[in-house]
Amino acid sequence: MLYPRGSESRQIQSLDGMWNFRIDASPNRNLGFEQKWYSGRLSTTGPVIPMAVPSSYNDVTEDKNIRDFVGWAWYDREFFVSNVSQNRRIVLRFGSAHYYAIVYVNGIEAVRHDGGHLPFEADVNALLIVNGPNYVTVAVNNTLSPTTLPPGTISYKTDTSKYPEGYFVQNLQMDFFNYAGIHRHVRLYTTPKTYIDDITVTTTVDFASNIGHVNYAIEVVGDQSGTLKIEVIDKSGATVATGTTSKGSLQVNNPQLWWPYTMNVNNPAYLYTLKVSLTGTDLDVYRLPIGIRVVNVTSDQFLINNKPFYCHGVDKHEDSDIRGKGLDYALIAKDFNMLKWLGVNCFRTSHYPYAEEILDQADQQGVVIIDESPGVGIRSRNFGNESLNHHLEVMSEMYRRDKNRPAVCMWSVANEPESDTANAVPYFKSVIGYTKQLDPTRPVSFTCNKDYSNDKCVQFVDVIMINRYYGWYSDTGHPEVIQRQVNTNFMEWRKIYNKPLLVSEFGAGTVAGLHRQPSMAFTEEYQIEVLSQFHQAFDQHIGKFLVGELIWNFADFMTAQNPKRVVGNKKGILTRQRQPKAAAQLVRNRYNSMFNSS
Ligand code: BDP
Repeated sequence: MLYPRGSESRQIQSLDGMWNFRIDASPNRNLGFEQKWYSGRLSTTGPVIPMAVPSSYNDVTEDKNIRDFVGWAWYDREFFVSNVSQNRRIVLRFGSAHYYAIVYVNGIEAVRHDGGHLPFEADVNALLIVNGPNYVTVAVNNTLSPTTLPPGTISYKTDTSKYPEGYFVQNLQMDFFNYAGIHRHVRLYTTPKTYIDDITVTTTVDFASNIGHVNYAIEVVGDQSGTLKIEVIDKSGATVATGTTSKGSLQVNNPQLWWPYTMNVNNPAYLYTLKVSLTGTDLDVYRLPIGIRVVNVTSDQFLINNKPFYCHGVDKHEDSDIRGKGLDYALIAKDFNMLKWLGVNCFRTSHYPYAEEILDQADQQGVVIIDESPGVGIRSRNFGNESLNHHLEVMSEMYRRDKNRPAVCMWSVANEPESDTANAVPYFKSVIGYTKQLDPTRPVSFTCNKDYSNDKCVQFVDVIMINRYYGWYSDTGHPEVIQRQVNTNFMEWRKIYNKPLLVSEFGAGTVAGLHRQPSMAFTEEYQIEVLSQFHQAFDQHIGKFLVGELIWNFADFMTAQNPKRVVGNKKGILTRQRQPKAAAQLVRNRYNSMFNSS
């Protein structure tokens, strides 16, 4: 699914802004469908409040019922389409809505989507009114079930001596707040009736002769008799390669490769433009940013353009005050500034695929991405066929969305699944095998919190990713055990597997401003001690088989209320407002000293 980009043949209209909003708080959460709230304006069937799109709805109001709501929430707004769009194909696209969404245009269902972090769209020409107002209604449901990704369960408390009628709890299998709503852009965009539907690009480099190969495949929907022109255009605007077939390989001599920004090269995150023009009865033009680079994994190295890459990075969340998981350009810009201030050259999109606008920055600024699916906290009970099929569908949607991005250098299919159970084996064999089949050009992994002795699924991955909380969830208050335990654990994994290792989580909860000498868990001093013990352990293995370290977490983030969490998870090296804790300076010094060496 191509990202909507304006061109001489394509126009984009934003439907972001203030929408009308109401939760369906009826006991079975079904009143909206029974009363067909979509068949007219939402304001005619009950009270509405203004709600920002994009945003999570949870933290925008003062109402606990909205913050903690589980069930269908309803949105609508009015819009117009200009009569010049009449002869075009008009597509309504949602960057994402969490979790299930049903979209109606002028009262008629246009599209529905299952899954909270990926885009969906529909051709809506047949539903639109050109000579007057239109309205779009969206019903969004955040209920997590054993077969959703992430999975969850609802338990009803029926003992009325203890709980009021209808009391239930949503049990999350993940450690972050289940923010809900229309999280990313809503847009209408136009294309000609015959249009470029998809472009797939992979690149290879012949280092000996210094030639880049841009392999591409283009799918056209509609009249197939048009003429294609494919151009690779460099940053100066010069065309460096051209083609005319729908599938082919273009040769770029002396290519400027896409490199992470921490490598000592001029123009590290170099992007070319692949301009595809389709001329027939009508013209369609699409410009895709591409990077020429190759990723390879050996038994002990992660190679980008044949050079060893060491990931000095962080894990992140899409999370901030007020907007929750809603897209916010100021936040994206600030996060990338802080990533660069810290010297971070890589992050994992824990624990779901992030907004395309975030990945755009990674492509443009040269930050490597480990692209993670929403498969977080999958337990044994979730390994059934329905879950598996949904997981495969999510991997294919993720691949389709992110396949052309040079920054995406590895797929992570899951975070901390119960990979030590027998039924995890066929499940992950299938999910990882399917992902590799979709994309043979990138390594595939998942993050493992099991031990070398009981895990059963690391056999399928290209890079072993392990989450380790020595000195935190075990031996709390004892950072002195960390180096020993890291070393022992690394050696045990290495005894079994000849694969590179990446520590995909380590960290310590830290309340900003809390100090103790000697240190104690939750103080700023303790976070520094834990991180630096891990760093000293890692230093003994860099250049051998250790290919990266990701700190949990870049910033504090919100979770469900829980006696282990103090208004959210506090393992950030930055606060939720992106201000540094003392450990941020330690990380900044370490990571900046690692430039060029990766
Ligand atoms: C890991 C999870 C992560 C949690 C973290 C923690 O992967 O989502 O937030 O632990 O407990 O197990 O801080």
